[in-house]
Parts: sequence; structure tokens; C-alpha cells
Amino acid sequence: MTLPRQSSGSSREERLDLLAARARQRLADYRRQKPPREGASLRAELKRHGINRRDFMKWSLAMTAALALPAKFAPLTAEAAEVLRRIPVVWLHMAECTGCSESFIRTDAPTVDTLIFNHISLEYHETLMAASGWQAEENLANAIKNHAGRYLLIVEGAIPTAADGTFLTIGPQAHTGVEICRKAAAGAMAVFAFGSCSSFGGVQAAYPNPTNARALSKIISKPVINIPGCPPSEKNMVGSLLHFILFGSLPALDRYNRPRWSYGMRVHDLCERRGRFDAGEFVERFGDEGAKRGYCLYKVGCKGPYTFNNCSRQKFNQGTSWPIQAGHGCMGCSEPDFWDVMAPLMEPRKDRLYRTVFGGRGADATADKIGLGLLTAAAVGIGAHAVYSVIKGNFRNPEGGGKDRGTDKD
Ligand code: FSX
Ligand code: SF4
Ligand code: F3S
Repeated sequence: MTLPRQSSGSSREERLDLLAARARQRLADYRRQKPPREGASLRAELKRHGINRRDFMKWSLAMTAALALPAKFAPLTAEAAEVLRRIPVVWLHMAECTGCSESFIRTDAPTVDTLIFNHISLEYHETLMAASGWQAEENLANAIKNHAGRYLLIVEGAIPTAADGTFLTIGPQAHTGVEICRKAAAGAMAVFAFGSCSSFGGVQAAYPNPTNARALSKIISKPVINIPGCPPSEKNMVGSLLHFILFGSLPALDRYNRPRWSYGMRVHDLCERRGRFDAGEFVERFGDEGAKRGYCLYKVGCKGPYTFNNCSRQKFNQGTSWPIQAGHGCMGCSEPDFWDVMAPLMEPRKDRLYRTVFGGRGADATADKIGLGLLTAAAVGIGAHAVYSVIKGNFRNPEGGGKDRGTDKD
């Protein structure tokens, strides 16, 4: 979070106070707005699911800390969650598996984050709404017209662009995904790409990408906040929405437009098996003794050293687990082009070169040298390149065609 400059002599504390005052003003403005739909308050909804005020305040403290804000912002975070339903949301589905929505819809014991999602004023969401056909199309057109300039746009899925976008048509008038995204983005207050497909193209854009599927940011001109992951964590989405409500600005982003608060560290740096890596204790084959003991999964393909995400903190399935806890290496699902650049998924990278968010310095944190120092390149089957030579833009698809690079800005 960039703190506002009051005057050259103002202290950090004063600037934080100014920031809080601005957030309070924004929240007061939102409170005066009528929600697009009538309904119970978030507090009532939480209570109905057995989540009391204390649990909610604990949640807001944790979310405030995750957003890298001081604890005194926690009441404001809680209030931002409460006013969220006053802001209309248009949620589009492009070419994807819908796993991004499903990952938080399919829950038998909803968390505060999933309940916030239930509670937002979804003006349009193909998976959740009852309407279909002409009715659905009309709902979308009405939402875009009636809430022009005031709605949040969330997009899941990549957008096929080959053959004038006709690989993806939606609704009775067969509008292309490109047309729908552009129209919806034009009147949006802020635009979020939810999932690796809309952030970077995802599996649809993997080589040879016959539909020339592209990231949302490649087909619209507005800034897009990317919340990648296949699927992403709902907490990363909720936090990004709350940040926007509180401050009306984009959070600090990395070079792939991912919020730094959630994608600022590598999976490797936050991994519970990191001590095993540093000690040179590796799973050699799935199911071996090392696997039973929870050793590091690097040799069976873990891409945690190259991947920026907070999965070990946020977890999935109601916060119960995440891939490495479940015994499988990270596939790098929140990185651009991961289906291509992280493959083969069950093997280490060996000497294949790679680019990351640090533009060549992604996997060479000092602690890595400890782990690598204990390995011989031959024993592990990797060269120093695997970890140190992280060179941007070096991936080439075998035939050089049909490849889109998502938000790669090189
Ligand atoms: Fe992609 Fe999401 Fe992976 Fe699936 O909507 S990020 S394929 S979990 O569904 O877009
Ligand atoms: Fe964890 Fe993978 Fe890093 Fe091993 S290589 S410490 S399993 S992130
Ligand atoms: Fe994806 Fe790796 Fe997390 S595969 S879910 S970024 S552990």
C-alpha cells in the first residue's frame, strides 16, 4: 500500500491516519447507496451459518494483516465486507472449466470468504443465475446499462480471438466472448481477472493454442487486476475487492499485475517442506519412504521455487489443505503460460531456462544455495541453471506459432 503524502514532514502514523480517514469517507458514501437488491445483511447471513461477531472480527484482523495493513484497519476491513453488497458485480465466463467458481461454491461449511461471495450483488453470473437464453442476455445488457460506471467486472476464462472470436459465442445472438468482454469492461469501475485463464490464457492458450485464446488484459484497454491460480484462492479475490472498496485504487501489483500482498512471495518461501529442501531430503518417487516422511517434492517436479502464490497460507477446501500438503508438487499454476513452461509437471526443470517475475532472479534466493549445496547436479538431475539461470523470454514453443504470452510485458 502506498501511503498518501500529506506534507514532507508527515510521519508514517499521520499518513496512515489520513488513509484511514479517506477509507472511512468512502465507506460512508457506500453506506448511503442503496444495494441493487434487497436482502439480509452480511452479519445476519454469517449468523445464520453459525459465524458469530467474534469470528468475523478475527477474520477481518487476519484479512487486514494479509493486506499488509496495520491492525487498526480491521474494523474498516469488516465494514468494507459489509458494504460490498451495495456494489453491483458482473461476472463473466469465457473459455474455462468453471473450476474457479466451483472451488468456492462447492462447500458444505462456508467460510467468511465464501459467504461474502454468496452475499455480493451478482447482477450476472452464468453458473449461478436462474435465467438463461434471451432472459440472461437481457439481464446482462440491463446490468451494464443501469449500473454504468458503478459495477465491478470479474472475468473467468480465456478469450479465443482466432476467426474473429467465433470459437466462443455465448447466448441466443451468438455474441463472441471478445465482444462481451469489451462491452462489459467499458462501463466497469474496476476489472478483475479471476483465475489463470483470464489472467494469462491458461490451458486454452497452451501450445499450439488453435483458438488464439488470450488473457483479458490483451483484449481490453483498461487495467486488469490479475488473480491467477487454477483455481485461485477465493481469499485472494475477496481481499482484492476489499482493497478496492477501501481505497478506490489498485493494490501494489507485480509485473504480471498480480497483487503483491497475495503473490509477493514464492510458494517455496512459504512451504512447510522447505526445511527438507534445505537439508537435502527429497522424495525420489511418489509413494517412497521420503514421501511418507513429508520430504521435499522438488525431484518429483515441484515448481514451488519458480511460483509466486500464498497457497500454504490461504489453502483450499475450506482451508484444510493445499497441493504440497496433500503430497503433490506445485505445478506453478499462478504463473504465465504454466502449462508450457512448467512441463513436464512431474520432473524437475533440469537445465531448461525459465523467466519469472524478477526478470531473471526469481529462484535464486540465498537459502536456495543451502539446499542446492547439498545436492550434486548429477544426483538430483538438475544443473545450476535449474535454479539460478532464470532468464526471461527464453521459452520457445517447438514450432514458434500460435503462442500468446498472457500479460508478459516483454
Ligand atoms: Fe481456468 Fe477457471 Fe483453471 Fe478452471 O474459471 S484457471 S481452467 S480452475 O475454471 O479459468
Ligand atoms: Fe516445498 Fe516444493 Fe520448495 Fe520442496 S521444492 S520446499 S516441496 S515448494
Ligand atoms: Fe497452484 Fe502451486 Fe498453489 S500448483 S495452487 S500455485 S501450490
